[in-house]
This record gives sequence, structure tokens and C-alpha cells, in this order.
Amino acid sequence: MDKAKFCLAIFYYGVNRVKRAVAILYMAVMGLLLSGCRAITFSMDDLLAAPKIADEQSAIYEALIESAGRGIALEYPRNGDYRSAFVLYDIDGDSEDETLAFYSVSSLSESNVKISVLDRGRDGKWRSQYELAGAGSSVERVMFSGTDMVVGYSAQDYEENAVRMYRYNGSVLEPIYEGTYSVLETADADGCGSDEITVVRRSGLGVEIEILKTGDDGNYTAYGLQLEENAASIAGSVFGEYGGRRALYLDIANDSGGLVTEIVYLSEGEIICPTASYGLAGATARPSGYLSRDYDNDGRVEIPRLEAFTGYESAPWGEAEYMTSWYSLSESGDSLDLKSVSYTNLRDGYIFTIPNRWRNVVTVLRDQGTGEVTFCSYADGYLSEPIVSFAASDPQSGGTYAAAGYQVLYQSEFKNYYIKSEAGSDMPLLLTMDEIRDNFYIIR
Ligand SMILES: [Ca+2]
Ligand SMILES: [Ca+2]
Ligand SMILES: [Ca+2]
Repeated sequence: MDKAKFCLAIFYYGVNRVKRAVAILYMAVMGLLLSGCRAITFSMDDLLAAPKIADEQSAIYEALIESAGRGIALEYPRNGDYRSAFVLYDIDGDSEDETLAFYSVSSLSESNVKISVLDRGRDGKWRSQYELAGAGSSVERVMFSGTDMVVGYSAQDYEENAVRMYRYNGSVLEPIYEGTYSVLETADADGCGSDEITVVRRSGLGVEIEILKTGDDGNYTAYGLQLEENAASIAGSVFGEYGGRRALYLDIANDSGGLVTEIVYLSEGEIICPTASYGLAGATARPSGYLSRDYDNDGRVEIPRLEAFTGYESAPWGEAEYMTSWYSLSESGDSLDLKSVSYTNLRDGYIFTIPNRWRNVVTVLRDQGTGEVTFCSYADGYLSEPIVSFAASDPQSGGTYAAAGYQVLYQSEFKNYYIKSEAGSDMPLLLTMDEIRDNFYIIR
């Protein structure tokens, strides 16, 4: 598998590719600087293997040019596990890798990507065996199910992407499944130990889900489910652990931008959607931007809901500050359980879970200009004392915050996150630095 994933960096050329190559070089240089200019060492195995890989890449490229001509541009899948224009994978089950080459031919009026299958003959020489036109102007992702290859295509002219599943019978790459998609992912949706392909598309007013499962005989079965949801778009999709399998959490946007979440997985030859079966989706309604996610990195996905923060209960919608309550699907699947309550800052990209002893006695004030957030104790309808403030800035403005008494809580590539304790050390609602760190999550 690793072998199939290796990138043919040697083929980074052409105007667009130069930018990418420069970016990679820049990252490599930054990597060196950040690592304190340690000497790079290669093992003897690396040194011996490197020319071999380069030779193989050249041989594959030459074979492609021989069949497709020099006027081609390589196409790189934009997402997913396979990001090279040359994907090596055993697509006919003979224990030897074939190469799938993605490219476009600029001289053609037809803008679709092309795929060539290259194989090594008995003489060890790579030759193009078959070529066909893809279903879009660029390759969005490539994945495999058994020995079948699945390709997602995007096209500038169409809103929906196109998916094709292909089977190689030794001479022809034959499409055996086709459709449109909004979401195309691979995950172990039934917990059987190997991955299925999940396809989600808008269909009529609703959402159609198909899970393609390849059996022991190499043939696939498509399981389908239609959800009658008022769906303007799929705003988000994420897999999370649920009962030993990977359940898909779909955040579906309606015409006015509001979100609801539906959860689907595969069980005994059927797509199960507990949120639809038990009418739970309605209870997940919330404004746009608040996507389901594994915010605390425990492998399970949580669904957010918004409630006005203590003291803001009577403010008009949109003018209050909100608490985010995170819900997870119960083991029996018939209810959503409250897991935690947090303050979610989408602008600066962080989540702070509210400690239990703060519940109902602490509220929040936000500076609309700086985005600075201060938690204050609150009783009988009145603010009493500030407890702690959070702020975020680009790393260059760090000095201003240090001068204002802030200390760095977390540093990411683009932002520094700060906190400042505002209360005396004897205040019962004061949090220790460890408590703050344990409750602080960056939105990824
Ligand atoms: Ca093969
Ligand atoms: Ca599976
Ligand atoms: Ca989680």
C-alpha cells in the first residue's frame, strides 16, 4: 500500500507545479531552520533505493509519453490518500502493481482528464495498455475497493462532482458504477475490518446515501438510503467511532443556512440512520458554521447545539452570546446525550469547555472589535467579577498582549492564543492553568 502511495515528486513541472515545488522547497528550508539546522542523514538503504525509484518513475513517464505524446499535462488528485498523477496499485489481483496515470491533453477541445493504465511486460518494460476519458476536467480523489478503482472528478461547469468505479479485466478499464456526489469517502462503515465506499448526493429535495461494499468474490453491492430532508447543500461530513464501526455524521444545510445532522452507518446489509428512525435530527437544528466534529479528539464525533449564555436568555436571536452544548449519540442510538457545554469561538477557531462549577454562575462578555472574551461571575441578574480573559492574535502582535499581562496558552502556525487571569487567587471560580489547558481545544 505504501508503495502505491508514493509520490512522483520528479514530475512536478509546468507553471502550476513550479509554485507547488517552491512551496515544498520553502517548507523543507523552514523545516531545517526550525529543527535547529541539524545535519540530514540518510541510511544506506535510502541511498541505494533512491536512484531505483527515480529510474522507475522515468520509465513510467517515458512509456506514457510514448503512447499519449508530449503535449500532455499531468493531473494530480486534489484530495484523498493518493495525490500523485501516477498511482501504483494492483488492479487485477496478479500481485504486481499496475500504474494509473492521470493527465490532460491541452490540444483537445474536450477538457476531460484522461486515464492510462500502464503495465510492465515480461521484459520488465512499462507499456501503456489502455486509456480512457474520465468524467470531469480534474481528479478530485482516487480510492480503491478490493481491486476496483474509484475516481471522483470535478468539473468547473457542474455543481456536482462525478464518481466512477472501474474494474480492470486485463485489457479494458470498465466503468462498473457511476453517479454524482457531494461527499465521497472511504471508511469501515460496518465494522467488518475493511473499508466501504460512501457516496452522498443531493437527490430531489433530499439526500441520497449509497454505501458500496466489495464482497469476498470481488463484486460490490450498493446499499442505498434516501433521506427526506430539506437539503440545499451538504455543509459538512465527518466519520466517527460508533459501536465498533465508523458512522458518518452529515451536516445538512437548508435554504436559510440552518444545519441539522443525520448519522448513518451500515449494519447487516442495511444503511441505518438512527437520527431519522428516532426523529432526533430536528433536535440538532442550529445556525450555519457549527459543524459536527470530534472537538476533543477522543475518536467520537459530537454534534453542537446553541443555547443563550447565562444572562442572555431574553436577548434577541443573534445578539446574545451562546453556549455550545455538545451531544453524542447514545449507545442504543435512540437519544442524544449531553456530553459537555462549551464556549465556541468560530472567529478565532477555539473551543473552551465550561467547567461544571461555572455552570449557571458564569457568563461571558465579548469585545466585538478585538474578539477578546472575558468570563465573569454572574448572580441575581448582575455581573460581579471578571475571572479570566481569552484573546487570539497573529504571532506578530504578540508583544502587545504580553505588555497587557496576557500569557501564551497555545501557539499555532497562524495564531497565538492568550489568557489573562483577572481574579484574585482566592476566588473560588478561578481556574488553574492546568484546568484551562485541559478544557481548551483548537478547531481543526
Ligand atoms: Ca496487477
Ligand atoms: Ca467494512
Ligand atoms: Ca469527540
